[in-house]
Amino acid sequence: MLSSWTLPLFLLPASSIARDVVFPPVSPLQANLGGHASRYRSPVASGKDPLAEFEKYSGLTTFANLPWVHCLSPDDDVDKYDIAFLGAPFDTGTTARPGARFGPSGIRWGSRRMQAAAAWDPYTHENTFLGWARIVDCGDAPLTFLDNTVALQQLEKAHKVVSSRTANTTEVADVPRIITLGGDHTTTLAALRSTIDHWGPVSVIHFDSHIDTWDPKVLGGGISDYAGLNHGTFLHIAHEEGLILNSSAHAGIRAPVINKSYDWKNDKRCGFEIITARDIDKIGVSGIIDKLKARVGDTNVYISVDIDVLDPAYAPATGTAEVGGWTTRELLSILDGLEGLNVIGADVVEVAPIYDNPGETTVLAAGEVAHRLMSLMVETPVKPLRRP
Ligand SMILES: *[C@@H]1O[C@H](CO)[C@@H](O)[C@H](O)[C@H]1NC(C)=O
Ligand SMILES: *[C@@H]1O[C@H](CO)[C@@H](O)[C@H](O)[C@H]1NC(C)=O
Ligand SMILES: *[C@@H]1O[C@H](CO)[C@@H](O)[C@H](O)[C@H]1NC(C)=O
Ligand SMILES: [Mn+2]
Repeated sequence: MLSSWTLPLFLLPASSIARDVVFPPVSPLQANLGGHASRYRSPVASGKDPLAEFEKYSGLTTFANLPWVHCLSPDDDVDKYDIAFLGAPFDTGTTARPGARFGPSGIRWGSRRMQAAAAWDPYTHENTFLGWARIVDCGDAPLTFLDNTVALQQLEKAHKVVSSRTANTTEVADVPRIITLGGDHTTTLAALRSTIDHWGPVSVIHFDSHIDTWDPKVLGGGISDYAGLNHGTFLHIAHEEGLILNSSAHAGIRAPVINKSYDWKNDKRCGFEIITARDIDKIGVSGIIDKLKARVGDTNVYISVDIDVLDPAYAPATGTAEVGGWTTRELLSILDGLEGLNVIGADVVEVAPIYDNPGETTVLAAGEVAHRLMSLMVETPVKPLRRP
């Protein structure tokens, strides 16, 4: 039989030409994805056949090319982990531009050049991907997009399932910690309703341009109870539910409030101290780090980063952008400066990729923020109050 290559190509249907092209064996199917270590090894460094080894950009897009684990499986028997990324595709609690339901995939996309095999930090000379912790991506929680109440219950349950599995490295930390990829800021409430189970009430370090402690009677609650739980009121509700400590702090505040006689007072009552965006001009990055550390002391800390803490020049793709914010470098330096705090949970929220630019400014920033939050967790293991 004649090989098709011996025939003039124009005599062949296009499909048979495509079929005859033999690609080299670079498919992830042939790569060794079995173990954590093999996935982390650079094909060049391992001396193995580079054509048959895992590389970034291959397979499905997980955060920083981490292994995917089906953390929400009904089975007890899933791969163990110590730190888990969990997506929260929810954006119906927003008061302006929607789109953060696509934040989790946007942030993963922004992190796709990160790879454990090549992540030695130029500032710390550490590679936190290769520390004691097994770090995985659990994918996104299944959330209905039609009912906020149900979606937040689903998210809370997902947090409880993911954080209730036995950690991999129990001699270091018993309870897995979660970094949520939001989602609008309402999703933080579901996380805090779960962290209290293992860690008790926590100090929240809240990076944001808005206070997000609005009383529902000021923001949304005048319409209905349902509308009163949104991305501007969740910290008020977290306080009312006893989930947070009065040693909490906002950082990067610059948006106006609605009721001048009530909102600031209520914010304080909810347990917050305010560091404004312009404080950085007076006290610098190190002054802000010192204030935050002094405020939370040795309590357990949840760090929530609303990407709108950055100036829209650095993060245009968000729901309620406010000019006059911090640069990406300033935020990363402040986060790194929080090393040593007992960080028991964290999130990056309000990333709405549809408003990003072709340079992907926002998702790149959000990916690096999530990486820095992960590093804080690796640097400081924390023992839970209650085990799973
Ligand atoms: C899980 O923990 C065990 C024992 O602590 C350790 O030997 C192993 O390397 C860890 N697994 C991963 C994938 O890190
Ligand atoms: C927080 O509350 C405790 C007890 O309720 C009180 O002793 C403490 O002074 C308060 N701290 C702050 C920073 O308001
Ligand atoms: C602001 O809050 C105060 C105290 O709750 C209330 O009396 C007042 O009516 C509010 N003002 C507006 C404009 O909502
Ligand atoms: Mn917010």
